[in-house]
Amino acid sequence: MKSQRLAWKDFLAQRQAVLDSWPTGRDVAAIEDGLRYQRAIPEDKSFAKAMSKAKAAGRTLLQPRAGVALIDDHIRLLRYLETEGTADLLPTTIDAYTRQNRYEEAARGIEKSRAAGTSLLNGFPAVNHGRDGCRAVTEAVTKPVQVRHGTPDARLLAEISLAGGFTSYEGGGISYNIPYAKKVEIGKCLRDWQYVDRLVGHYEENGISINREPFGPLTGTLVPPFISHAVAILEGLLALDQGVKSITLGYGQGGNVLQDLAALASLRELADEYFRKAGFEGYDLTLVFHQWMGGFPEDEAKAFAVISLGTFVAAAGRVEKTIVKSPHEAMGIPTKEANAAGLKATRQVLSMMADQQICADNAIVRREMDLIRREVDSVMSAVLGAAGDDIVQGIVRAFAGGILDVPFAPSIYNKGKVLPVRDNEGCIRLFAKGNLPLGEDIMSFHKERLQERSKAEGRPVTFQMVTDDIYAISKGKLIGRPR
Ligand code: 8ZB
Repeated sequence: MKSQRLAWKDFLAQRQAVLDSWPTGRDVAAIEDGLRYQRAIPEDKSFAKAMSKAKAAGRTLLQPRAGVALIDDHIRLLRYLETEGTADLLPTTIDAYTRQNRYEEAARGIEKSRAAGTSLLNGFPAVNHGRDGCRAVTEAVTKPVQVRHGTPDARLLAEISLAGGFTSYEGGGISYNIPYAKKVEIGKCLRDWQYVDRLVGHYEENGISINREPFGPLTGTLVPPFISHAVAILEGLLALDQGVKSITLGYGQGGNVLQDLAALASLRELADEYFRKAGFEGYDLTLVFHQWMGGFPEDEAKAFAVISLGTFVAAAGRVEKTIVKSPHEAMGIPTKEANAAGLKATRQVLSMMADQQICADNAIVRREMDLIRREVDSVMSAVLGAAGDDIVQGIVRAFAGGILDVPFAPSIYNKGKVLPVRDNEGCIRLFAKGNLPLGEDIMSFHKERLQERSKAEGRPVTFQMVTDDIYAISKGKLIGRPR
């Protein structure tokens, strides 16, 4: 594999068109202005620093999701989440129009929100608010703030938000495309994310460490750990190649506690191995655990239980950060009070767990770690084998051939032939592997596990079982068993 680091002249050749795509792009034309601004940000508002301090201290930080249309309301919301909610890290969740580069519609959403006196967008339209709007937000709070979104072409958003004082940027060329978009070409999206990573790499070269976080959970729907791990490692490699140093890889709670603990331990191990093998060093790798990303119970007490179990796994798995859900999850975007309530429940479990060591040595965790390793190695060697010199080409070919395949993803570039289902203990296994390059030994283990459940329930493994599993947690169970 050769480095595909974007040459600075090629970066600049793209840059004018990126900045020209909306008027607020003009305000960030002088790249030194963003560097100067970032340099003056106090250290305790650096996301990268906060993550590395959490790693050194063995602490888990908590972060909500939050974003509304108007600057002042958004500031009030973030302040509430840091004071009442005790959030360690703050988000700015971007609205759906901005995620699709539809800034005209975002502008109308801002106008209508002003007129209505309430947010009519599902997030903060950072591009429309521009550099100074972003600075107003990041200056108004005391904690590090991250951009959280779901944008396939996130180049302008990155330019504006980094110049605007955000110190972390979520997303990646696979994880913000395949689960989020239907028709965005993978190669184009990966190149656009190389631009984002190159921008972050440029800040890094100028002494400013910006944290990068690929979106780990993908579709959040029964994703087997090895699939999200392979994607996370690939996005990590792409980011490091552009000069990123502070990298946070994510994993979404699956539900079986031991499989989740194995997934977290193996993500840290495998990512480090692949990064080193590719010749990278001097990076700072941390982990984020997403509380359950699938369907939630409507009942708030039950939702708190789901949140609390997720928090237990985050603590036992010793991740540096957990992303917090709210008791309103089944209804949609939470009020600030519900958001803070999710944070408080999480804080309570985290502090009760702070001094406990859970996942020391467990035979099942070891077995699952070994399985995940073999699965990740199979997929990674096929992707890297298809890559030639260029990892982007490898990923494009892998999706085309189904070597990479994300369950339940909307993208037409994703084969969608993989069917996951829970086994009799709730571990996520494969019912159909599609074209994933997994050997007979691996598949026979999955099959055995599923036969056990099939026998216990007295029914064959079918798509009905998959559907039952998808709704199980919202209905109060982990495994979708027939009544
Ligand atoms: C992929 C992420 C989905 C999660 C939450 C959803 C869901 C989306 C906002 C938000 C607070 C927002 N989410 N947008 N939470 N404020 N503007 O992201 O509820 O949990």
